Order: sequence, then C-alpha cells, then structure tokens
Amino acid sequence: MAFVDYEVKGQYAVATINRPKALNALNDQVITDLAEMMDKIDMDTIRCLIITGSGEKAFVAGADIGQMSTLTKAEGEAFGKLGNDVFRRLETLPIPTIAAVNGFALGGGCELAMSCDIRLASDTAVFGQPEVGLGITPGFGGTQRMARLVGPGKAKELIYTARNIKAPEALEIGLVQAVYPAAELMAAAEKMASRIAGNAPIAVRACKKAINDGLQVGMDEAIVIEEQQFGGCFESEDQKNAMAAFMEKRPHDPFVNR
Ligand code: DAK
Repeated sequence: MAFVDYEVKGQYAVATINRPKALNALNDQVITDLAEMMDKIDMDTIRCLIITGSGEKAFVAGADIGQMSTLTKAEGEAFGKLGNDVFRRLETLPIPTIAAVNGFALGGGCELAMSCDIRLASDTAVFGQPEVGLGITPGFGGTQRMARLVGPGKAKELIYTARNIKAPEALEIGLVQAVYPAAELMAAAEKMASRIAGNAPIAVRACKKAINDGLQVGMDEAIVIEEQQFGGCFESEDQKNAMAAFMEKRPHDPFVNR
C-alpha cells in the first residue's frame, strides 16, 4: 500500500493515511489502499481499528482537488462510487472503528471520520464540508452521515455555508466524542481501543450491528434487530465464561472471541 500504513498493536490495529505532502488528500490510490488495508484485518484477532493521518497538520484535507478538477460527469460518478463503496465498507466493518482526527478533516476527510464509529479529535482539528465552495456536493456520504450525526439543521448550516469548525465546536454539536491536546490524542485513542478490545468481541460487534442496522429502520423493526443480536451472543464461550465468573464471584477469563 503506497499511502496507508497498517500496524497491528496486540488486539487492535492502527491505519495511518500517509500522504503528508498533500495533507493526506484522498486520490484513487489512497482510497484503493484503504480497501486493501481492510482486506488485511484479521477479524479473529483484531478487535478495534484506529484510523489517523500522518504528519502534524492533517487527518485528511479532502478528496484530491487536483485529481477531481478535470473529471467528466461519468468519471465524477465513478470516483464518488469508489469512495462511497470503501467508506460504506468501513462503516459496516464488523469491528469498532475510531477516527483519531489529528488536524484538518475537510470534505472527504470529514466524511472518512464520519464513517468511523467514534471520533476523537486533537485540539488542532478542523472539520468542514467545503464542497459547495468548489462547485460540487459532498460526494462520499457527507450529506447523509452529517445529518444523522448532528441533525439536519446543523448539517445543512455547515454544508450550505461551507464553514469550517474547530474541535471545541465539533464537540459541542456532537460531531466528535472527545477532544485532547494534540500530543495526547493517539494515547487516548489507543487507550480506548484497548478498553474496547478487553470486552467480549462477539458482543461488541453485535452492538455495532444492532446500532447501525437499527438506525436504518423504525423502532418496531429495530428492537427485533436487537433481539436477534442479543440472542446471537448466547452459547458463546465468552458469554458462558463471563456469566459463570459473575455467579462464582471471580474475574472472568480473558475473552477469546468464540
Ligand atoms: N487536494 C489536493 N491537494 C491538497 C488538498 C486537497 N484536498 N489539500 C491540501 N493539498 C495540498 C496543497 O495543494 C499543498 O500542496 P503543494 O502546493 O505543497 O504541492 C499541500 O497540500 C499543503 O497545503 P497548503 O499549502 O494549502 O497548506 P495550508 O496550511 O496553507 O492550508 C488547508 C491547509 C487544509 C486549509 C488547505 O490546504 C486547503 O484548503 N485544502 C483544501 C481543503 C478542501 O477544500 N478540501 C475539500 C476537498 S473537496 C465527490 C466525491 C468526493 C468529494 C465530493 C464529490 N463526487 C464524486 C460527487 C469530496 C470532495 C472534497 O473532499
């Protein structure tokens, strides 16, 4: 992978978008590398994925404007589909994902962060969807995910005005879950990943699926989705181990993802 580094750190992994000269902007290759990175994840052993950007300035400063500037309508659609397919795959990855947003997260960068389950930001992070100022719409799910995360009114305000917001405002509107001094961001993300990895993977993944799938449907259907995910956890080694340990008033054995 030319532009994405993938590092396994015990039970979690860190993917770093590594194209710092262009502030990690997303060209075809970066997007293809993100797909290849997901192919590499061993779902038996990896329990959480962190995505971050290389360098001190940017998470991802957007889709590559140079590459997009000459696209035809058909090529624009194909580029949108490439990004959408990869971002949707990321959003529905079985394991939890954390975006560690270490600087600019604009356009496709903001959309990449929004495709993750949880967003942690440095105090230097800047979020925004500048597309209408470039004569286009957000094209990697921004109109849809922003509205779901911060509500339609705030999403429309940010997208129509193309206004960038800094980390404290992103926290205030619920776009990010926490803000850290830049030097502490990765440690905080890794601490969260370790904590998630310490819980029963089958149950954590079932929670992700229940939340994601349940948000797509009405409440009557959503609670059925939860019932199915809940039921699916029973008879796993981890469920039996943890409940037996509780009954016997002892710590449970480490979870084995079975
Ligand atoms: N694309 C390509 N290169 C970029 C880039 C980008 N998005 N952002 C930065 N760079 C490059 C700069 O050109 C510069 O390269 P050199 O001149 O050194 O060769 C280098 O990174 C450093 O950037 P600056 O010199 O500009 O650094 P500053 O600190 O002065 O400014 C900045 C940082 C983030 C404020 C600025 O670089 C900036 O405004 N960047 C563009 C941000 C932006 O507008 N991003 C959104 C892109 S639009 C769709 C599919 C996808 C999308 C939409 C539709 N469909 C198919 C429908 C997605 C759209 C977007 O993401």
